[in-house]
Amino acid sequence: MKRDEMESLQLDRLRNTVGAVYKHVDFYREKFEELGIVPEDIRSLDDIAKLPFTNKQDFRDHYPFGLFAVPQEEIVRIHGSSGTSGKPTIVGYTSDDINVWAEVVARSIVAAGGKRSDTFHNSYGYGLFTGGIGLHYGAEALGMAVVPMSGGNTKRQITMIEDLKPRGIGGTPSYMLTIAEKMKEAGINPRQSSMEYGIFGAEPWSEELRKKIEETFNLKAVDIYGLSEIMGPGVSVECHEAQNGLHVQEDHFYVEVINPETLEQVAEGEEGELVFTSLTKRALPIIRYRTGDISSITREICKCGRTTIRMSRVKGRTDDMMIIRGVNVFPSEIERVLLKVESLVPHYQIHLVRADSLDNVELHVEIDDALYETIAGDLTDGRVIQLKKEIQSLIKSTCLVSMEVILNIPKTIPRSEGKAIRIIDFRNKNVVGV
Ligand code: DLL
Repeated sequence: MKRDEMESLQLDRLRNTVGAVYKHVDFYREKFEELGIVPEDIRSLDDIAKLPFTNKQDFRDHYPFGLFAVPQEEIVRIHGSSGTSGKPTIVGYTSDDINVWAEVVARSIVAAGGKRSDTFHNSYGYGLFTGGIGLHYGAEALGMAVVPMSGGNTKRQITMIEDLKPRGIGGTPSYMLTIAEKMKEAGINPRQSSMEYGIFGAEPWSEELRKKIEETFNLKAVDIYGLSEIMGPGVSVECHEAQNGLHVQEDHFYVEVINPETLEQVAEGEEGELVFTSLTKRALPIIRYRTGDISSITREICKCGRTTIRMSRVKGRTDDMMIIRGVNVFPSEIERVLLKVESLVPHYQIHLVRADSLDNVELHVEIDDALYETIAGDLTDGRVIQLKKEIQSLIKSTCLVSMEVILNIPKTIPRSEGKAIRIIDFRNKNVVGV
């Protein structure tokens, strides 16, 4: 679609959405009144900047159904987001919403290289989490044969991959590493599997991890993004042709990038916090949702021919950003370093600890079986000390901070079956970054 056509469609849909929330959602009407605006003030897409933001706390304050815009009898589905503490965020869908969602996921699968005739192995968790059922409905809408595996029970997943020979797979990137490891343990070469493409997301991952997964399984890996508050998976996706930025499904979701401090929109290409407005959702229309996810956008046309805005891969969430002696670091930046180091497996965990009343960061990594055998299990071996120094200096030169690196013996870092837990805060024993 040409830009001007897309923008005129977006404006119509935005005005409808704004009218609906003003009429049906007390929370928004009160916010509009506080700001002294009425729906008729939205005359151009730029006027979106006049509208109030919505954030996670607003969902909590109106838990569970306070932000819904339709009566309960129109709701056909409830989902929730994996909260790190307390109650999950509850979201709802009408049957029209479910159809739109299936369509954006179906488009995403096609963008990833999927076809109607494929068998699709779905390792995203089924349940309140939107990943499993979201991908499922999209794959079915496309006419694929979906294998609804959900997460976990890795041995059985492998049997199904071996026997049903899917062409496509979906799951979190960290769970793919777990599947690869278990395949190798069972004497199966992941490169010989039938899978030709994978649709991975639900957590931040790096370009280096993409390469690792592509090499390990001999498939094409694309990034899919989404969040329950806005819909679920399928808000944006990479195309297999370019694998260079995620195409935002702009006819359903309006994207902005803001400076989280000033709340002003930043220039195209500049990094900031992603903000989404739903344009067609009926059960739970959302205005300017602050995602906490850090990315940037470009209007440059992609080589695949799609004309939508693309967002860069999400670097991380503002909640997961560590400020170490004044320097901002995201786990994904640490991951990029670790994946370049030989003799390490691609599993890691960051521990925030307090020693002598100072905050410290411990980076837990794990050596591979080959090195473990070479050193005969002796972690005081010179080669291990040398490896530790090498990692510490790479982290220092890349992330500009010093970290205590702790090398562990094989199979000690917990393996992911869904969203990986990258940071554990031992200072107050909270797990963050789920
Ligand atoms: O994770 C939806 C989803 C399912 C997306 C399956 C992709 C695949 P929530 O549980 O609500 O929904 O978590 C949303 O996860 O705000 C991001 O912080 C993070 N996230 C999702 N996709 C990506 C991605 C689903 N591709 C939160 N890259 C979002 C980085 C992602 N982070």
